[in-house]
Amino acid sequence: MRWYGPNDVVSLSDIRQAGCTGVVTALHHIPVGDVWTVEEINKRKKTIEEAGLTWTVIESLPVHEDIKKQTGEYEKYIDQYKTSLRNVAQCGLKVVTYNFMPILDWLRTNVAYTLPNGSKALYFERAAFVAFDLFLLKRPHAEKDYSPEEIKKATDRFSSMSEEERKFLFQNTMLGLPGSDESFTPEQVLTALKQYEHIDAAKLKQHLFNFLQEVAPVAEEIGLKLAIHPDDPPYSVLGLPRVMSTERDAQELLDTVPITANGLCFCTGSYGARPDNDIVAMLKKFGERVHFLHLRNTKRDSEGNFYEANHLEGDTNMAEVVKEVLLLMNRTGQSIPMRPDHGHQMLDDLKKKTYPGYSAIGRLKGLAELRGVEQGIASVLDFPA
Ligand code: DNO
Repeated sequence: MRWYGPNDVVSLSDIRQAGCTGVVTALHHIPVGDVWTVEEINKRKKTIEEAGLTWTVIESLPVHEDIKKQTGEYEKYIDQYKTSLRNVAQCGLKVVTYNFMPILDWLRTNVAYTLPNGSKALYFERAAFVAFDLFLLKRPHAEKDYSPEEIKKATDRFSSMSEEERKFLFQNTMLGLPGSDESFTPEQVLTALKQYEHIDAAKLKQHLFNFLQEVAPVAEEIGLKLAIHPDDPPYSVLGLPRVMSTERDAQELLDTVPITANGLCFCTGSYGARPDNDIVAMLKKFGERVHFLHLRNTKRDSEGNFYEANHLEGDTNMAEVVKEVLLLMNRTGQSIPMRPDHGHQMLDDLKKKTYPGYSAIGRLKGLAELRGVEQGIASVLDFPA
């Protein structure tokens, strides 16, 4: 499971009781771009190991915005990234997750969408998002990015909202980065968006490849694996370019820097929010370069809305995914670290304040279901579980 560090209300002991053998985490207190020192990494590692767990996967070692834009001190930040990688390897860690989404990480319009059984899920509602962009954030020229029908739907949706609902939409969409309690302000977002005005997807992709051409050989040399997390949601938002959303994007990234260290964090939930991504086929194709797995499920509709479904429900056939992973690991003899991604807020957790998607009980349920499927399929295939 993911652990957000000492401030997480879900403790290492909770995670161990859920049946996990390790955690994935990051040094969230270190500002983006600064070097992760051996001392800080080892300090966190010791805390985790004293709780009877292991730490081999970092999620995330964030990439500084200057690197994504290739502006300012980007060369210095690439050097610092390499130093962090060397330090991480020296401490015995194996996989480094990162993403290349400009400004924002994942984005939802409602982080407490009530399901029929009373538990809560993360939800992306297209009309509400367009309404946020046009009427709350008031991004200059935003209307150019939407069709007249979409604008009409968003206008109707916005007029039907109470003040309270508008405030809730605003807060949910402006949530800060994972592991942070702070939200972005509209001014911060608008200023940051302005800096991407002249960066289209082709340019951003080039910046990503330049970054990888620098850091992936270092990772390869020191025995680390890099795992890029896909865009979430997997398409352009707020006029920003997104470059890791489709099967083609993944293929191009792997082909451009064709070394093992350059690989994927295969998030079935993020890729799965697009109907044109065939999750099982992608896993078959990219399997050997998948260094980390996020297993979760989404349920889409024709409007472009999606909510996070139970791990074994939704649009992705999770049993097929798990089977493919087992066949892959059996073929390569390598075990791929996996975590259940997100979970519903349910039972006692409904009374607690937790990071959206990261309450304990819903993730425990997801993990238990995934492990059950894994053991069942492994036993049918006659594989060691
Ligand atoms: C969301 C997560 C992402 C992920 C980063 C990786 O729940 O999957 O925030 O950690 O994108 O860099």
